[in-house]
Amino acid sequence: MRVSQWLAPVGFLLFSLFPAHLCKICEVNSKQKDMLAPLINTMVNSNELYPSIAPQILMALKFVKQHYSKAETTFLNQVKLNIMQCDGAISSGQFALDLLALTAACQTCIIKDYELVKKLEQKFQAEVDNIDKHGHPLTTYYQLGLDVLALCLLNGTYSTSKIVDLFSVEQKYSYDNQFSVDTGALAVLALTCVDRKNPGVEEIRNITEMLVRMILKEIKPDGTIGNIYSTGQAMQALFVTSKYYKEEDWNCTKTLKTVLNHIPQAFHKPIAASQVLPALQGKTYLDLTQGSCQFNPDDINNSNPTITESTPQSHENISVKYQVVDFINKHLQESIDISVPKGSLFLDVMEKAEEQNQTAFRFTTKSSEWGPYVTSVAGIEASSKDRTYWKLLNNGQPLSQGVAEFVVSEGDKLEVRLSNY
Ligand code: B12
Ligand SMILES: *[C@@H]1O[C@H](CO)[C@@H](O)[C@H](O)[C@H]1NC(C)=O
Ligand SMILES: *[C@@H]1O[C@H](CO)[C@@H](O)[C@H](O)[C@H]1NC(C)=O
Ligand SMILES: *[C@@H]1O[C@H](CO)[C@@H](O)[C@H](O)[C@H]1NC(C)=O
Ligand SMILES: *[C@@H]1O[C@H](CO)[C@@H](O)[C@H](O)[C@H]1NC(C)=O
Ligand SMILES: *[C@@H]1O[C@H](CO)[C@@H](O)[C@H](O)[C@H]1NC(C)=O
Ligand SMILES: *[C@@H]1O[C@H](CO)[C@@H](O)[C@H](O)[C@H]1NC(C)=O
Repeated sequence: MRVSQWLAPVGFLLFSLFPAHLCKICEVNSKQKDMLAPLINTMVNSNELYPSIAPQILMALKFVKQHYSKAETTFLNQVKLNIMQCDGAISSGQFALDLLALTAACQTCIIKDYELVKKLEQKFQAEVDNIDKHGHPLTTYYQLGLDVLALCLLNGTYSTSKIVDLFSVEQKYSYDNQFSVDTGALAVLALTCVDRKNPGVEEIRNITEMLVRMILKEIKPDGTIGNIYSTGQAMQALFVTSKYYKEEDWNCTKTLKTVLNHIPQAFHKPIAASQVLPALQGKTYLDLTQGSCQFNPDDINNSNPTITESTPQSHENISVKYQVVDFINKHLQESIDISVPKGSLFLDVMEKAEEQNQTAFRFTTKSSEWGPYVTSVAGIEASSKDRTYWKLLNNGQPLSQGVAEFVVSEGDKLEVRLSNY
């Protein structure tokens, strides 16, 4: 008899023990399940070596029934490498992701043997100290969310009142005055974990409630929450907090449908696929420590699926405006009209502008799991010390994609603007 047949009644029993109102979850039905294949393929075939990809893929694969042994071993080795780098330079959020991934991959012995939870506590403390001294964390509140989530799930020690202080002010969830749904959602997951382990702290619930309200406000008519890349994490947050909102406040089915319609175009990057997949299966990061570490041998899949790629080509040209703005360091505003083939990227426009005037439009990028990240324009470097970044905009609206992903259209008014975060 197969294991799953034994588990089924137990699963049913567990399910019926929890009142339905605690969780509002919608997930893909059996007909929609095939639509997830491109996401899984993208992840399993990823051969990008940026440190934050491996843990997030392992976390996502935890919720996939099939086991991709070869790929999982590769990612696990990468996570181990991340952790064993002893220069201490690894960011707290990255470290938290690595621990969550080890947990997902059932490697809890490593966590115990190397006292990794204690190391995370120290990294978290360094963030807190930096906030006390300079008013902002070493990294960002998104990473603080990851830290608290991992500390909570892995039974680390933390002070609940400190967490109330840390997560209380709305301002913290914004970059450049715009609410970051991803950051809010991570905080909700972290706070929900803390509340479940240590119930009855009213402030924790109040902050959670405030964040849920802010997330609900970001629901767009098509069901997207924030933008398409934050929607998966926002869904996770709303799954575990349904006691804070009314049935009619969120149409989960609609959100799910919209996200599915964006596969694979929007989620062709492994990192994006890994962040959206758990929610589509009705799972959240709070489930990472649940579930069995034994699996059915029938579910092992050693084959590596293949990817298909296509790039649209066109001979037609379009014209766009491109401008560089820095009102932080100096009073700089340069603009230029650029003509590029239809289907070109923001990056192509920047390169064309640079060709025409080095002084005004030269730029540098750094590669990352999300693609190239713009680090300097016109010789002006963004700096994590000053907490500045080169923000990308089109027609005055911030973009939800990087320069190598955003496809420009006729008449676009593209802009890079030095901003604070
Ligand atoms: C914090 C954050 C930022 C901070 C990073 C500050 C810092 N030094 O830590 C700031 C505010 C600078 C930022 C900028 C941008 N971001 Co941002 N960011 C995030 C966020 C909320 C968390 C990232 C994180 O800490 N991860 C955890 C750590 C452990 O991993 P990490 O690898 O060290 O993280 C690094 C990268 O994520 C990188 N990074 C952050 N954002 C982006 C965006 C792009 C395009 C690239 C290439 C790299 C990059 O900075 C992090 C620190 O070094 C994510 C949300 C998410 N779902 O991941 C969005 C997110 C990654 N950002 C996004 C976007 C769109 C941008 C911008 C393009 C926004 C804009 N209109 O200008 C710019 C980048 C512009 C440029 N110069 O190229 C999107 C990416 C979607 C996509 N398909 O590419 C996300 C998913 C948010 C969203 N839902 O829209 N971001
Ligand atoms: C954390 O503690 C709970 C309750 O004591 C226990 O059930 C769980 O296994 C622990 N988790 C980890 C990762 O140690
Ligand atoms: C929590 O919110 C309720 C209702 O908004 C308020 O009455 C209460 O004082 C808050 N509690 C704390 C501890 O902030
Ligand atoms: C939710 O959205 C779905 C899909 O768009 C729609 O068919 C359904 O009627 C909506 N439900 C409610 C209660 O509005
Ligand atoms: C293994 O994965 C590949 C690619 O996803 C798929 O085509 C194949 O059917 C899978 N094999 C089994 C036994 O499920
Ligand atoms: C588009 O621009 C390229 C180079 O800028 C030029 O060679 C080509 O003739 C243009 N195509 C059209 C259709 O105008
Ligand atoms: C390039 O831009 C700089 C700075 O705006 C300007 O002074 C210079 O005249 C421009 N050069 C050309 C060749 O247009």
